[in-house]
Amino acid sequence: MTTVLLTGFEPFGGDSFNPSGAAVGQVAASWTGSAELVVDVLPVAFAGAANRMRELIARHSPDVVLAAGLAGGRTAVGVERIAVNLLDARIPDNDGEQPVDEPSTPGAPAARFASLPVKRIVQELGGAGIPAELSHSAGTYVCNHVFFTALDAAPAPSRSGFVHVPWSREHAPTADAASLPFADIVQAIGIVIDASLSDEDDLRLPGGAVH
Ligand code: PCA
Repeated sequence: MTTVLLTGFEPFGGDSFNPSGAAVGQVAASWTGSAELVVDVLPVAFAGAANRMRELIARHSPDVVLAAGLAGGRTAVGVERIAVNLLDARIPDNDGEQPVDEPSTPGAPAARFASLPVKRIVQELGGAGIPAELSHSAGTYVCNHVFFTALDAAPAPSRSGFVHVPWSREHAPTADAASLPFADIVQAIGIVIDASLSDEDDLRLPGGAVH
């Protein structure tokens, strides 16, 4: 049986809603795929989230790990390509911890690449009319830590990766803030899972950033 581990996050930073956590619950509620889907909402806490990710991977041995988080201000779904082995928190996490210039996993390489077909995912999201981009930085906060941890704990042949979602239109902090309808965020996560489950290779299309 193929197993997919899908995670989102609880709210943080003063927001009362995190579309990533809400969306993974919605994906689970409407899941009809043949893979077993394990869903969890992680705390926005460096230690708690990474420990939980390691526990979930150890318990379920997933074939695909997809973690999702909120990147408020982004205009598109960001398919993350690189996790860095660095914690540098601009704001305290929900437990009040604020690590500065510490490794995500001591002794591990400086960075790891997502093992999902990231370019194919961006293309499939775009084909469904959902704004999407390849992103070369997941930041240095809890999301990057969870992303790095997932790649560390579920190396190939598992496929592991991270997507950052914009604010949902229904819960954006201001009317003119960049956002996507919540339903599109839910749909996007489903598309990412389907593309990750396909055994097709990634696309060899230019997708890098000039700056
Ligand atoms: N976004 C934060 C942490 C939790 C979330 O949803 C981040 O990008 O690190």
